[in-house]
Amino acid sequence: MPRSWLRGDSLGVNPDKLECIPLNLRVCRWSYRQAAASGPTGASVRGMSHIEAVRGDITEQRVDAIVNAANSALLGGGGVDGAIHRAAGPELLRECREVRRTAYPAGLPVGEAVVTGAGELPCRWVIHTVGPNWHRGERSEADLARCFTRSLEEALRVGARSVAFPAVSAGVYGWAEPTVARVAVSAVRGHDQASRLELVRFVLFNDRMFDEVEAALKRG
Ligand code: AR6
Repeated sequence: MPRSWLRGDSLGVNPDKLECIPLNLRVCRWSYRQAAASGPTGASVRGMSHIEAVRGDITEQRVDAIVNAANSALLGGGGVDGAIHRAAGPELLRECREVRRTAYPAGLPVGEAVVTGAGELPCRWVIHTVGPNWHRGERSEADLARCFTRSLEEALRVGARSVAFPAVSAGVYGWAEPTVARVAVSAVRGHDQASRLELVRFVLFNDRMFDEVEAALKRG
């Protein structure tokens, strides 16, 4: 399918916020630029960070760090966690066991994040976070938002410049997709250090989740 590009102003969207929209039905992408926070470390490309949503598989992303929607045991599971461990190979599990043995013997708490290497994945780091489980009565949006903000902080701490997020808690953990989209976008946009990254990419596995994140990004 041929790709055509439209300027945001022709779509009635604030052109300052919208970079471009490739009209490709299979690979839709919304991309926004966010003003950098002031300060000497706000050194992203042209002083801006990009926040975008793509449909795809997070294990294939060529970014510095990908975020894993893990569970507190950190020993793998289903969903995106299973996909990441399968693609990364046994080294990732070995590192996760080491994290459990040293930093988090009782497991990683909900809303916390921890970094490991990435085994055979194309990225350099995996940031493991544990979303709240709706089915267990964990229904605090602040806890869900913390998954995103703590992951950003860990990314910056290790020196990552680009980070890809899945829709944490929107799968097995049962949170409504529109809620996850709203909380995720607002947590990243509202984080005062986020603009030190060059790129924050939401990688959504299905059309519905992509549409929700796209809508949250458009709402501005
Ligand atoms: N790339 C991007 N997104 C994906 C991928 C992928 N390869 N695979 C699934 N998703 P979930 P949770 C989407 O269940 O709700 C695990 O067993 C998926 O469609 O992976 O936080 C852990 O070990 C959904 O939109 O994470 C925990 O026990 C989103 O990722 C538990 O599930 C999150 O779905 C965590 O549940």
